[in-house]
Amino acid sequence: MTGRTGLVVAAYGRRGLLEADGTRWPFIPKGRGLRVVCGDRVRFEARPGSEVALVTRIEPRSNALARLQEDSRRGEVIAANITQLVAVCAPLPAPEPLLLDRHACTAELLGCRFLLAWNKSDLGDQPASSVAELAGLGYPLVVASTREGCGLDELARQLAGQTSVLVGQSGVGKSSIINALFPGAGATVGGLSTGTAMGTHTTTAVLMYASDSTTRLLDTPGVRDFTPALPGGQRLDQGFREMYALAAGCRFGDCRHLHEPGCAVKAALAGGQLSARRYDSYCRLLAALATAAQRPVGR
Ligand SMILES: Nc1nc2c(ncn2[C@@H]2O[C@H](COP(=O)(O)OP(=O)(O)OP(=O)(O)O)[C@@H](O)[C@H]2O)c(=O)[nH]1
Ligand SMILES: [Mg+2]
Ligand SMILES: [Zn+2]
Repeated sequence: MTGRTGLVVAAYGRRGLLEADGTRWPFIPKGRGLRVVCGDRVRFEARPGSEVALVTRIEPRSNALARLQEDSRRGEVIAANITQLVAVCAPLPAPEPLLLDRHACTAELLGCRFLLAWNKSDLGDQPASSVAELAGLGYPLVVASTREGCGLDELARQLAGQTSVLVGQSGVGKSSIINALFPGAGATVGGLSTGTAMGTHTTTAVLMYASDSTTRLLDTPGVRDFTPALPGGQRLDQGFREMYALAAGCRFGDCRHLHEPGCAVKAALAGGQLSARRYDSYCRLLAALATAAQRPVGR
């Protein structure tokens, strides 16, 4: 077999950067069908007379974080081979509960750890109710402030040995966390817009930062919403851990917990043991995925 193996540390459209034996190479993929993302392990060839390597193959991925595109039922892969999804949130901009649930669900279905990072604790150290609710379901929560430098040791402990992807709304401080944990990383940080206190979409590409060969952190552009493209053959309720625990009691093994008789999830909802907010998130995601499944495959 010719060529060498490298790790993709940045992807911008069809170009990117890979790392092999401590050296970074700009690359282009060989052929239009090869869609390389950050976190991919790839085979590549150096080209005589060119500084740009040619990626010839993507090694099999252990998983792929993917979102649905608006006009297609095909998923767009954002990152590959990840072990932890970190939902960064803050008092400002205020959390979007639906987005948090979708990220938690995605982590469950990818078989990843899910970590909540409540940043900007200098502006308010009590996590919003949706964040506290997720923590109550057993997801670890770290309260931090990159501005005041607190909570960063605990965050570093939770990230050690993992390939983590930082996700969340624009302006919550994902890139600030990278800079706080990896001095010299030089991730670009942007302000909040003065009118709306929303983020200004500063990060535009997925980039990987590493503290050693086992701890890696991927920065991603902030999102307003996110509909995961889910691996085939999985039930959505597996992504909502408290519902999945209840689902064992449903009369039908393939119960979707909508209108089926003998549904233990609906019974728990009626009895107040299941959060109406979480159930609503599940229903909305189920509907969004059903709508997407009707779309053409697209490009
Ligand atoms: N008060 C306070 N502000 C912070 C803290 N961490 C980050 N910020 C500010 O939040 C703003 C946004 O930070 P970024 O790190 O660019 O946010 P981001 O999540 O990477 O945003 P996008 O790249 O747009 O998705 C900047 O003005 C930061 O200075 C914090 O702990 N406290
Ligand atoms: Mg950023
Ligand atoms: Zn059910």
